[in-house]
Amino acid sequence: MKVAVVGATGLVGGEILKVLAERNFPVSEIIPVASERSIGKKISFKGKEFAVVGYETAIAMKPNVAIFSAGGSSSLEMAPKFAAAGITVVDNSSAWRMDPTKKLVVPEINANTLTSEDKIIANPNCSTIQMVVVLNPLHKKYKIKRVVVSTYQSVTGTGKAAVDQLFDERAGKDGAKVYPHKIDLNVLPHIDVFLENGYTKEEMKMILETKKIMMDESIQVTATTVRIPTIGGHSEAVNIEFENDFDLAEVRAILEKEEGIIVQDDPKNFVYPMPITAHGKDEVFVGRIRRDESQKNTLNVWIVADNLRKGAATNAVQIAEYLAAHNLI
Ligand code: 11C
Repeated sequence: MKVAVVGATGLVGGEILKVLAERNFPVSEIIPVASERSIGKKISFKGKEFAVVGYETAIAMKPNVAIFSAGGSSSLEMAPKFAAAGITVVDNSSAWRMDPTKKLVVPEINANTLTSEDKIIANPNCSTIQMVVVLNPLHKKYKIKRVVVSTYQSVTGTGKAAVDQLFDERAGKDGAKVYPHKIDLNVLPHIDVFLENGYTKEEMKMILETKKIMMDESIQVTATTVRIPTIGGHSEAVNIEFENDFDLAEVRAILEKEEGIIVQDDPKNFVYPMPITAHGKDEVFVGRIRRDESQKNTLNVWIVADNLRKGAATNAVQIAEYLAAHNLI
């Protein structure tokens, strides 16, 4: 497969290259793509150097698949051009996610809806992906009524400049600020822009994308998304109310046998998911599994995943793997 990585010089782009190599995706040719100012820059893949090319050159090279992580406006402009040339786009931005003509895919849940007609496929928001991976098998068994989620999100979700802000502040250095406040030794109840209804766009992504991926508009979700000074991954405290009652041992067993989920739930021995241990891993980690004793049929869990991996690069590469394995590209 010829694979283009669009936005190859960014944090997620770099992770996509790593994940393609690690998972041994059948790459016959890698085409790193970026905007004008990065053309010619060298990126490495499987120990070899490749020069970054521009969009038009990449289209002319006719890759089978282009994994985009170049931001919403580049994606809105360029993804249709790739698609028109017959190249399947897997897009990490929010540009196409809620477009009713585009599929929003987490492979474990809905890759089986994909066909060769799908030329622009949307990759969901990182905080949504790790949550629905855990919600979906439980929904199938007990039917979810309502989810209340609070997030603790890594600065890597904002990008390299935010990682620099955190470490500059920690080192006492002056540097560029991407957040409106200090992030080191602080917590910001603010991710992405504030909307008319008082929620942030990140919160609305979690609400709307969950219903679309799980193909069930009846699931009620409310979210508070929060940035914290960590880099390894996003964490989420999730309260799930089901239509039907559950057995805690059965909940654990369901999650344990689910591909892509690792249960880490032995609090007496201080075993629970943390960003520092999820960092660099492709799986979603779940722990602190317990009954909400204040309300019937309700469960509390703690979910952690590396937002640059399963939250972005890994999920996108898994979509490409599904397309390749089913001869859809
Ligand atoms: C964050 N979730 O952590 C965001 C980053 O819609 O793909 C990803 C934004 C998106 O800041």
